Amino acid sequence: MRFFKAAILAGTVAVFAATSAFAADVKIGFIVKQPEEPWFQDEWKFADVAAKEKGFTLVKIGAEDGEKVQSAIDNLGAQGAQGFIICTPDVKLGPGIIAKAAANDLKMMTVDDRLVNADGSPIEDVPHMGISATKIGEAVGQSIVDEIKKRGWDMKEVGAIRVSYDQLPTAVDRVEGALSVLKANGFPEANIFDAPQAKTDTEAALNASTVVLNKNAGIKKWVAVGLNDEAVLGAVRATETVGIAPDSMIGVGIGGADSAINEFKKPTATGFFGTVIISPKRHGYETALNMYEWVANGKEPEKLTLTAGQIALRDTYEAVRKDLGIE
Ligand code: FCA
Repeated sequence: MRFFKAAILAGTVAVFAATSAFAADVKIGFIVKQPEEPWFQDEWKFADVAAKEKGFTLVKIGAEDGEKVQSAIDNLGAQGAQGFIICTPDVKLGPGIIAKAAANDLKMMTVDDRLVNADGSPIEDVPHMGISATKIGEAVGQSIVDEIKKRGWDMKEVGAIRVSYDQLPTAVDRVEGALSVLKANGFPEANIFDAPQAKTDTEAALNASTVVLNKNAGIKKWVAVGLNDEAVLGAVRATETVGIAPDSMIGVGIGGADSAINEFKKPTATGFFGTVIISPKRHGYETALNMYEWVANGKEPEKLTLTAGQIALRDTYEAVRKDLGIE
């Protein structure tokens, strides 16, 4: 009996030792399309927390174009990584990314932007965590409608800038969600103007929005929607350059990372009225943990997880961030 107990104990010790040695061998990549964007930095930050907690190595790579994505995946393969999480610069690269991952024997999951097939349909085999884009867009639209009413504006006199990036399905769902609420509340369709951005950053949105404002110089009150805070900030900066006062602009973004926070921290309110705060903790920490569980314990992640958001304004964002555990 004593012998058996000793054997069991020894076995337990051996198993523990094997697990921790294995955790140290786990290497997971986290590839993002725009490493300079605060949202992606936050995702990395929370992925790092998971790596520390579980004792695996996290390799963070910025890949702004298809070529960089390909070499990032090869690089991870050469380094002996077992899997990666990716927010790709172009969802149409989907089949190519999957082939590259397979060639390097890497498990993969996507975050934020879901890969599509050649026909534009979502690739459902690859585990994905994204935001509930339509619902979050609707929250944007509702807060704009509420504020329009509060300010007593006549919707017929208001223009809406639709900062668009229509090659990305989640971007379409977000802006269409917002605009559907505006239209349902009587916002005239003819007053909605498309501002297609070449890239999903503030500068591209500023350029696109300036064109809209110059073409419609007769409209003096504006609202703006876009796929993220950067898009809406671009529209806000554009209104400032053409001399539209901050209280004649209602821009509501999506994100809630530093781009929005820095705007809320300004001593006086700008046209950036609010944002729907989404969770970099879920998208960074949880995806990294999911990948770790897959690599280390063979537990496959859910095929599709859609996360929620919460509207925040200048005077409520701190409380909302606290609530979401992302201070
Ligand atoms: C997309 C956007 C990012 C962020 C993310 C959740 O990737 O480009 O700004 O909103 O979805």
